[in-house]
Amino acid sequence: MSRRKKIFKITLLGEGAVGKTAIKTRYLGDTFKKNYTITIGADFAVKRMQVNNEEVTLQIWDLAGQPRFSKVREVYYNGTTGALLIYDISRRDTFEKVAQWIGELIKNNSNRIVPVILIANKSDLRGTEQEKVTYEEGAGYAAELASWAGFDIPYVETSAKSGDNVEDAFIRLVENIENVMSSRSSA
Ligand code: G3D
Ligand code: MG
Repeated sequence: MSRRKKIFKITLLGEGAVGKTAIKTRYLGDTFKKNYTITIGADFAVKRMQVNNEEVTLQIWDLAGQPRFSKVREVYYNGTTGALLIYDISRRDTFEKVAQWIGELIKNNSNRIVPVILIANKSDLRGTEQEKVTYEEGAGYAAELASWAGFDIPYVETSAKSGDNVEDAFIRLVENIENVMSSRSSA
């Protein structure tokens, strides 16, 4: 049995307070933390997962969303295998800025598009007066991005608070990375 070891660098992208750290913390098995701490620069955590009988090691990078750290961010984009593009359904501006995050990711990866998935976080606020971006808008935007990029860009609604779909988001991203890689290598 031959087993290839793969290491994927995964970056979490999106405006401050959309829930990047909460999603990472939730995925890594800790309980949801109520305290908001500004991430200084960047850090990463490692998680192993099995995909199609292969062991994949994810290096999950948590980047600060604050503009004043933009110099730090440039360094950490480099070599990104795939990214979770995250916005907060209760803050419309975070949805409108998704394109800027894609732009930065591409710019810092030798202008190559990188597999991404679009995450609408805080889905626990759906149906409340705090909901500012609908499901249709999010899913529609992912479809637009996909036709521009030329490959599938999955759309996933998560709640780091309840844990809903958080693990699924990482699985979808890794599957998408594998698909994009195999379509590129056979092109
Ligand atoms: P960031 O790393 O993107 O900057 P954080 O964001 O993970 O620090 O989260 C920012 C705030 O959003 C925190 O609130 C956190 O509790 C909250 N949050 C994160 N994910 C969810 C979610 O899925 N649902 C809800 N309702 N809130 C979420 P506080 O109040 O601690 O500042
Ligand atoms: Mg953070």
